[in-house]
Amino acid sequence: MAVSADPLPSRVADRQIGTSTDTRRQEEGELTDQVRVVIVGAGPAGLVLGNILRARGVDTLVLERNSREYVQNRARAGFLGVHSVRVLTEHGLAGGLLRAGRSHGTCVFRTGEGELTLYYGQLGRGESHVVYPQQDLVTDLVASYLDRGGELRFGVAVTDVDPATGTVRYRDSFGAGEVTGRFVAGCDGGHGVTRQAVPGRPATRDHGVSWLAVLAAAPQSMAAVTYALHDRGFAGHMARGPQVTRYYLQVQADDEPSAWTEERIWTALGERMRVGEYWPLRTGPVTERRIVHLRSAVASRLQHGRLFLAGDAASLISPSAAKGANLAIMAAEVLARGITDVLTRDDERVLAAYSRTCLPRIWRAQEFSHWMIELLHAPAGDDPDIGFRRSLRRARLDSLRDSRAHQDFFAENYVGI
Ligand code: RFL
Repeated sequence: MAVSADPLPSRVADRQIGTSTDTRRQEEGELTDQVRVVIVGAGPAGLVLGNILRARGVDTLVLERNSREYVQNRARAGFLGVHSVRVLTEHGLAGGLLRAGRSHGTCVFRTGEGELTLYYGQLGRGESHVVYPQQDLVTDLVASYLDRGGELRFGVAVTDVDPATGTVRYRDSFGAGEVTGRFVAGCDGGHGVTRQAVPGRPATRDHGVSWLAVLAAAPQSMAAVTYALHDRGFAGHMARGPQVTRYYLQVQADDEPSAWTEERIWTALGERMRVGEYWPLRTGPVTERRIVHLRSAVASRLQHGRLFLAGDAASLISPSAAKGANLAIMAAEVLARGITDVLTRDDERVLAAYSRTCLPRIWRAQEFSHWMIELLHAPAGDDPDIGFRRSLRRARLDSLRDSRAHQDFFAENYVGI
């Protein structure tokens, strides 16, 4: 469905001045109490949405709990699929990514029986990832959003949303305030407040697996994404930048990151990656370590009244298949189209179908991610049930090795949504 090329007239002049009694907040720059679209959260979902809407002249306000420095330095995703690259390119948001991103189309499964290398960029639809650190993408998106005249407030924590009226209540360093949007986008991540305003219990799963996510100031050790399957637990290796590499180590759920000293990290990585049989890791200072519990949660619906959920707020997904940021960008694009259609042409069809459009894709990604979790983690022990699961994992890898059809299916799901 085409969207009118005519940008909406800016509504800045029409805005009512906030009714807050706190004049200091107004002196900082008036925070108006009527906005067309209030976006909660300046992550990939909120910023892609804000950018597309601003390019179409829609009046937007992004409220972000953390500081600009914090969001621009928060290292998370790195692997963007073709769909995300297309969306970012089409909307003029891919400058940095096309300049500094690196194409990546190979992954390796390393086990006690050897390596299985999949050139997934040449399988399936022949699509590769682009590796571009999420914090660099967020930095680009903040800059372009401000260039497009978008309003963005850091250090503003939304406390609750009324989906019926579009009222968003928040707290900032001046106290409490509220703003009303014709539409409210809940882009506040997996632990935000907006999803609580949508009725219905999300479908959840605790995958029972925890990772120590490590960032090392070191070049990548291998040419490909490497998944090492080992009786002591999974270990992963993923490129991020020329001097930054992400590693994962499966750990106990109650492990403290501080208990993982640099020496312990490199020893465990070396053992699980079986470096003795291959080549040594290129070590460097560990710049970040945090525990990530592999959990999923999918909202039963993504819309309630004026509130629409996007990104991790709609669907929290484990990082096992690198899908979260990609789903966030997908949902932001659909939502931007729906909102623009309503504002420019009074056409509600895309917006009315928002949940129906996004949920099947979210579930496909969850299904693949769950498949990856089962593939990467085999529990230790002699229990017959555990032995059964280990043998299933081997059968899965055998199938991936032997069946071109299975490889094509893997490649399509790995890169696509
Ligand atoms: P974000 O990025 O969490 O941003 C949400 C923003 O909302 C703010 N916020 C609030 N603001 C105002 N008021 C409140 N009450 C607020 N509550 C929260 C937060 O401060 C934050 O700035 O969510 P978004 O935009 O939905 O984006 C989702 C992605 O960040 C996430 O899915 C990915 O990072 C997941 N992920 C990966 N995804 C990929 O597609 N490819 C990858 O390679 C990949 N690797 C990863 C990952 C996630 C990881 N972790 C840490 C979970 C690797 C890791 C280790």
